[in-house]
Amino acid sequence: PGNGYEAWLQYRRADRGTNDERFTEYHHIVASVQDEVMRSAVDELSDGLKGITGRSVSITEDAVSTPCILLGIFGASKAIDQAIDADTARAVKAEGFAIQTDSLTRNIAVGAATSAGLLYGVFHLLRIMGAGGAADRLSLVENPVNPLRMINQWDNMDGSVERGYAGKSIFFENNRITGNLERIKDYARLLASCGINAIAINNVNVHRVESRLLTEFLPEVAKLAEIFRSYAIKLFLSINYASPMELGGLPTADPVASDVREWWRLAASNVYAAVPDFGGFLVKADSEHRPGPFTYGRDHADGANMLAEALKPYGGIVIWRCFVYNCKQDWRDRTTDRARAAYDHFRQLDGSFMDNVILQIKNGPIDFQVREPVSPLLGAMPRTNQMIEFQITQEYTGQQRHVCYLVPQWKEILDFDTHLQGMGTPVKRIVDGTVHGNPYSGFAAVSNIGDDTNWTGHPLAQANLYGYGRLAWNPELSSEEIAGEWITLTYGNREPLYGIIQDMLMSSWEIYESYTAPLGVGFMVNPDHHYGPNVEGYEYSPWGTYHYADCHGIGVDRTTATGTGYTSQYAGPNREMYESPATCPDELLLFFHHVPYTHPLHSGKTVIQHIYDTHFEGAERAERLLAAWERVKEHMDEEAFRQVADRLAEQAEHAKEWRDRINTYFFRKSGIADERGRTIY
Ligand code: GCW
Repeated sequence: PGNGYEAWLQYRRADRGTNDERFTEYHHIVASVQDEVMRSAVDELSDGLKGITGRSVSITEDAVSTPCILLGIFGASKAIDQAIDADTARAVKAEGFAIQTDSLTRNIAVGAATSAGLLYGVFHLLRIMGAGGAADRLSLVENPVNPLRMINQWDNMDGSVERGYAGKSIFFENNRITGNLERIKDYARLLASCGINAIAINNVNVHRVESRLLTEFLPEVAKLAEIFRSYAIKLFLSINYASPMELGGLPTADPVASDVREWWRLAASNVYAAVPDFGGFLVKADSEHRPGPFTYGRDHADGANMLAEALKPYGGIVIWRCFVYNCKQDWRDRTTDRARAAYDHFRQLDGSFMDNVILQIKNGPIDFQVREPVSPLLGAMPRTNQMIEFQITQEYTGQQRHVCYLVPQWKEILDFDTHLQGMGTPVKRIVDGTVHGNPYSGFAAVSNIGDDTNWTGHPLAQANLYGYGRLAWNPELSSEEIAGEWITLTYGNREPLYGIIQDMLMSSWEIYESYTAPLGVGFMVNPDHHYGPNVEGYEYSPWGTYHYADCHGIGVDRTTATGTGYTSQYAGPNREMYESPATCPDELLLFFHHVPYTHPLHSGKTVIQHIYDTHFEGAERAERLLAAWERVKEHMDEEAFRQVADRLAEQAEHAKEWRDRINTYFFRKSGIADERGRTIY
């Protein structure tokens, strides 16, 4: 306890809530276990109940005493069919569940159409009980909003994790798959408990060794798949597009070459022989030096469809990433705009992808910055499956040394109205598949875990993993609600602890933005590792991530009238909103416009004064986070306290470095003094 390993699955009795004395009477589970997922559900419920009620738990196939907790599949369990009426049962979809308390017997019935649904129902019940909810008055139905709720690991087989900030890989070491399957199982539990149903276990940058996951490592891959299977999580592999050459010794990876197609058909058949319910392939092609169909003069549909055809007979899918842009741009060239790239490459291919291909699109047009507009490609291909990609790992948001609760950022993105089918076409309705009626759709996100005992390095970063899963299940949940659940399950819900931590989480993104990324400017970071301030770190680089600050002004003109034309990728009302500085929201002004430092914002401040103010305030607020945390000290475990306190101390110091570097840079460029005469160097 206190070291963070159990994360939000500690199963302690809630500090406050509506549980009455009779709460501990729930120590009897009735279930007849049919498969491994149900086995997990029963085990989890039994462990969970034991922890929460402090009593031992019995499991039987028939009800022998009341009150008990009944688990079962509709149509297969008499007890469940009696406890949950047919109308309610009909409202439960494949992965959903119903929970119903009988007011007389106080029996709690958890019913589902599948074992996966049952597992989610059990975790939901435990969440309610763990939060002190009234378990004896339940009547609810839940169905996941998004079909795919996926995690992408960026783990390499040498044990490193690309953009990982919490130690080494839990999956691989020394170019082999781990033997520590207990840890994998605990990860599967964490993921399933917040609704995740798919995982790609290796980095999208697939190097030599990882290519062989498809071949010689298949027996070990099968072992991992077995663990995830028992938590209803499908396993995917990231593949190397040039595998037919690297592994098969073919002279080409051209998607129309018949021996290449044959190679992939055989590869797919071998994978399915080892893992019958294998999810499919995740592909990064023609992106940041990775091989792809462009080499052969083919397009991305040719590339994706070749793989889709190989997977089709087994029900597998291809998840094809749209993070395709020129990473060898000349910084002198003002006509190339990286923000345009995904849309320019893919939009024209709408309708040419097979129906088991999904395009995975990063939430913004550049790259997981603190602040970006929504990618205009989302929803712009009505005849193509799409899913959104978020980044839980905090590459550009403080690398798990700074606290940055990302759920509010994701909510803003999901709620953004694309206007693609008139008003009321938000991103969340596109990615859940309802707007265009897609067979496949959903969420993917890059994980933030490693082999650190507490999984995420910064304990508060656990809230992002938890929150991602909860949001993928139901994007209508509020950021506060999700934070509240996580705090309660992790630290308890006594005051003032609960309120203090909730305030910290809820303000953390805004605080981080305020001292690192003013008005939509990104990439003012050190090259390569991306940690810490460096205003010109990427200004004269080939990566296409510039802010063009000079002595007069700053920002990128992406307008259609005078700039790169990026604004034209948005639907009418959004295009107009972004096209004019008069209507462009302040927080994105410099993403869309190049303006003088004296340009007045909607807030009434000038651009330069905004930069100074937010940086001074941001650093102060970062310091206050540490002070706030000091106030929870007496209410929590010492080790748990210290883990966060150490990181917050580093954040407070580092925020000052950000403040001074950025303020000094812009003061020297602009020559304009701070109105309030604060120290700038
Ligand atoms: O943001 C960039 C990262 C790369 C990453 C790439 C991608 C896996 O800096 O490390 O590579 O995005 O998403 O493919």
